[in-house]
Amino acid sequence: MPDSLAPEAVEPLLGGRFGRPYLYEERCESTQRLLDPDLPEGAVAVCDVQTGGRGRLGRGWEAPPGTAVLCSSLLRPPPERRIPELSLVGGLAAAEAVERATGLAAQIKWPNDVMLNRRKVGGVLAETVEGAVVLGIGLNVNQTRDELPSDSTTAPGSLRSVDGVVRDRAPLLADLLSALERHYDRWREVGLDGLYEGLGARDFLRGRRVFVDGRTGTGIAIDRSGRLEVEIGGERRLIESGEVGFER
Ligand code: BT5
Repeated sequence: MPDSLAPEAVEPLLGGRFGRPYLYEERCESTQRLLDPDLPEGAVAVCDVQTGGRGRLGRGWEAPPGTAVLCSSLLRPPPERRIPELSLVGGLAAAEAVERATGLAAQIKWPNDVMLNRRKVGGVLAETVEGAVVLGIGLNVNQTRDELPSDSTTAPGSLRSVDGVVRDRAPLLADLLSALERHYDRWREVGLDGLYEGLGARDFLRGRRVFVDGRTGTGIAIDRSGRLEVEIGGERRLIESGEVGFER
C-alpha cells in the first residue's frame, strides 16, 4: 500500500505556518506551477507524481508515482537577501530531515544537491515568480535502485536505496517543512551567516577533487555568502553559480 501525502495525512502533523494552505494534487505537471504568488508566505504545494518535474537550467526531475517527496513552498524574501542562497537554506533543511529520518549523516553539494552516502537523494530549485520565490524540494524516499534515473551526472540514490527502509513520507514532509520554516526565518533575519555552522559541517565538496569548466581543482568551502570557493591551478576562485563535478 503506498503511503499518502493527502491533506488528511499531512495537515495533522504540521505545527508551524509552512503548509498553510496545503495544496495537494495526486498528479501535476510540476509543483512549481501550483502556487499562485498571491497566496500567503508558507503556502505549500505537493503532489504524488509530476509529469514535467523540473530541475535547474531546463533539466528534468523524475520520480515514479508515490515514491518521493515533491514539494514547493511560496516565500517572500526581503529584497536585501540573495535568492540563490535559498537553495542552500532548502538544502540544509532537507539534509537535516534526511538525517533525522535515517540516523545517517547527509551533506549538501553546492549549490543545491542533498547527498547521502555520496549519492544525490534530493535537489532544490529556487524560482522567482512575480516577486515571490517558489522553492521546490525533491527528496527520493522509497525508490528502489531500479527506479532511480540512469542518466544523471551525479549518481542518484534514495533513502531506501541507501538503508533498505521503506518509510511513510508524511512525517518526513512535515519535518522538512518545519526545518525549512526555522531556517528560512533565521536566514530572513540575519542571512546565511546564521546557518553557516550547519552548512559548513555538511559541505560535501570541501577538500574534494572538483571539476569546474573543464579544469580540475580542490573544493575549499561554501563561503558565508553562499558562493563556492575552489582552488584551481594554485589560485583561489569564488564560483557564483553553475555546476561543479567531483571525483567519486
Ligand atoms: C535539481 O536540479 O536538483 C532540482 C530538483 C528540484 C525538484 C523539485 S521536485 C518539487 C519541485 N517541482 C519541480 O518540478 N521541481 C522541484 P538539477 O541540479 O538541475 O538536477 C537535475 C538533474 O538531476 C537531472 O538532469 C538528472 O540528471 C538528475 N535527476 C533527475 N531526477 C532525479 C532524481 N529523482 N534523483 C536524483 N537525480 C535526479
